[in-house]
Amino acid sequence: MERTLVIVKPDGVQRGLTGEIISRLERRGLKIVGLKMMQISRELAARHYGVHVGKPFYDGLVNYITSSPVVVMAVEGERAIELVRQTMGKTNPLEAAPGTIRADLAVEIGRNLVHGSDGPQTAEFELGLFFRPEELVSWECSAERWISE
Ligand code: IDP
Ligand code: MG
Repeated sequence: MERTLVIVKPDGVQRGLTGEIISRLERRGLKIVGLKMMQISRELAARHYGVHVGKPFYDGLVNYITSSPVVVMAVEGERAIELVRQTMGKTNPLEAAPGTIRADLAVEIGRNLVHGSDGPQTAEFELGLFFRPEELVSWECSAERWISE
């Protein structure tokens, strides 16, 4: 079982798409095990996006992610990391497949609505940045056997 970090970015919250984005993940069959609204500080943004330091879009990215509240989620499921990334679509909405969050609801890379961890190590690191262990809830979903055999 995997856990991954999802962020509804400031544009998602401001545009009233939080519910839509959560709903798409829930409908896919993924389970939410942590959820909160918060304002990301510049310090937290710098840790979360540390791998992008020095890239041309870095300053804009930090300004964007700290500009307004976000909704952060811990999402659990078999292969949850890959499933979330596929549901989000490619980073650039113009390259994302129709039916994905970014293709259906966004138009450009700098306002792409949603974040999802890109691998198991990243997921563990990012979940640790955004959630204390006691904020994550392990629970049994009775629909699970209708989602996975
Ligand atoms: P990801 O979010 O799909 O994992 P990354 O390459 O890790 O994409 O980039 C992190 C975030 O940085 C993107 O989601 C997007 O918000 C922003 N970003 C990436 N490349 C660009 C760019 O060329 N211009 C503006 N923003 C970018
Ligand atoms: Mg990334």
